[in-house]
Amino acid sequence: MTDVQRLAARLDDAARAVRAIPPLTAERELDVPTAYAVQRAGIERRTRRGEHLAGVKMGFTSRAKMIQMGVDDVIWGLLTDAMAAGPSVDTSGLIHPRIEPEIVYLIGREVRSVAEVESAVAGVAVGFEVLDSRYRDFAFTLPDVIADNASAARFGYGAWHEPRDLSNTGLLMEIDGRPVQTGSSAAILGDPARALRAAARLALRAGIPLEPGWVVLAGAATAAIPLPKDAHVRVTGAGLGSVEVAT
Ligand code: OOG
Ligand code: MG
Repeated sequence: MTDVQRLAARLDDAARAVRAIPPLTAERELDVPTAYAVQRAGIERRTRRGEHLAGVKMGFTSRAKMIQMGVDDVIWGLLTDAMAAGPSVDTSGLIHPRIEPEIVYLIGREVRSVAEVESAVAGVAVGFEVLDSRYRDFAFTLPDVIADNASAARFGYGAWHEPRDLSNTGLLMEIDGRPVQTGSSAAILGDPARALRAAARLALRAGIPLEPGWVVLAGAATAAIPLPKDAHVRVTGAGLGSVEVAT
């Protein structure tokens, strides 16, 4: 096993055992390219178990998220079909889940250049992402969270709508009927379409172009909120309807 594979195994084992570990950087140096190699090795472990790639998630595309987590760069991660949430998410399989609102794009055809990504979008939806850092206390440096596949755990979305301008779409997240976050998609790099283009660029550069049927999560416009057990969460996007999930 290479060092990269060993680090990926440590994160994968933590997720499967539902047990937090210290950040990788607590005991060794980790640069960003190596961190992405660890992320990729973790995804390979999943695909070897029969999971299929289902899309790309962007992280830290808003100041609210950067400030919440103490990092200062945009990152990305990969989604698999096993991360797709049904109407409910079982929190007992997660270490310390958090939930955040997302803008979600549906890719309609293979994206061979950044210039064509917007015309390849087949639908847009309001969604949510359930994050679960494999690190103790959700505390990490930028390379740690990259290696941990950007804390990806579960994702879901509401009904697809015709592609449209989403540069200033109001977002509301409610837990048990109580508003817990409000924001605007404008917080996502000024326009989530920029996050979409970044996703296309990063995926192309990594040799994994966005494929038809994949989704792109643009990144949360607000900070994430702890996701309790026995909760009912609703995320609403102006003009996009709502998506609901129970725990
Ligand atoms: C990393 C994931 C960031 C987003 O939407 O910004 C992210 C984390 O906050 O643990 O998914
Ligand atoms: Mg997110």
